[in-house]
Amino acid sequence: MSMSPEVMEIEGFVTEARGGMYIVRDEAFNEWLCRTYRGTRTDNGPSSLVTVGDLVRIKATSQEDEHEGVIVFVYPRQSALVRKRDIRRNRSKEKIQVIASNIDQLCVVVSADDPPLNLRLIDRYLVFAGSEQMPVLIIINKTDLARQKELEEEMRVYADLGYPLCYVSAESGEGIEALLDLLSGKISAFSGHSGVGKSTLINRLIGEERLKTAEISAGNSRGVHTTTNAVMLSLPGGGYVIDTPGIREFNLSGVTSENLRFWFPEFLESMGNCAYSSCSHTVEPGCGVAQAVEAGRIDARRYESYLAIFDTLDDE
Ligand SMILES: Nc1nc2c(ncn2[C@@H]2O[C@H](COP(=O)(O)OP(=O)(O)O)[C@@H](O)[C@H]2O)c(=O)[nH]1
Ligand SMILES: [Mg+2]
Ligand SMILES: [Zn+2]
Repeated sequence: MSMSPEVMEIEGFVTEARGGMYIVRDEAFNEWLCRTYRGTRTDNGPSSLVTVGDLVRIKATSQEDEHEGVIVFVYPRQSALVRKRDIRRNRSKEKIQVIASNIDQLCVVVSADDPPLNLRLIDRYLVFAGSEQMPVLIIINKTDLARQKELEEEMRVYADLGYPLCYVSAESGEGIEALLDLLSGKISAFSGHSGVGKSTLINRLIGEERLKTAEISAGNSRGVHTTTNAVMLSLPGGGYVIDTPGIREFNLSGVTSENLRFWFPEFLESMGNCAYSSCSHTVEPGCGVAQAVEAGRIDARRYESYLAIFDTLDDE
């Protein structure tokens, strides 16, 4: 580690990024207001020099207790949640924008009702997380609006596939303790459809009203984009949560018609029965996967998801 003899360098995590300024939290939980400068170094490549979740080394620029500094070094990222860029609107040469880094798990938030439980969306997230090699936790919020037994029946396919599930109600507080345990000691990115209760849930988890919810920000509760910049919030039981944009904003370029099948692990067993070795399991005759769906050995709805996602992929 390089360290100048006069100025101590301090390590910390970037917890917030706003207009070229960064909040860096050090080990003692001091918050430093930092900026980058020409000397800021990184081995992460040209995209998004500093992002929420980055581990950085800073140098204090302020006297006494003001806690201001510059970012000297950005450590290599273990993982990155990348935003898809609209090339037409984006004049900068960066192809990608990193929303958050060093994510330990992607928490897919759905609601039991209002909006209705969206299984297709869960499948899309599982494919995305699989392609990024990110562990997933499926959080089913608003359990106060549904019958638990029927809900568990609908979610059984995911439980059978071995995905961790957590049932909560941000409103009643049910399941919150169990969820805190699953988040403890990790950096978790929350994502999901607007209106499922992510902000309400995160406020509940951290025990304060840090995020704006639909009700506070606008009169109507649908389609309101209340989340702009990623913010990393610390949890009482240890760990951090980051509220992130929905999957529509994520860069899905890692998913291809060739590798999509791997994130439908229940298909694997039947693939050996396909008449064509290059079978895409969509339209080919003699498809082992389609036969297994017919025979009820593969969940028909999951297969529909596969076909729907397959249709949206444009391989180059
Ligand atoms: N019944 C019920 N409503 C909830 C629950 N969690 C959130 N809501 C409501 O759902 C709406 C959307 O919540 P919000 O946190 O803004 O959703 P976000 O868009 O995912 O961040 C608000 O009206 C919340 O009060 C819950 O557990 N049960
Ligand atoms: Mg929100
Ligand atoms: Zn096939």
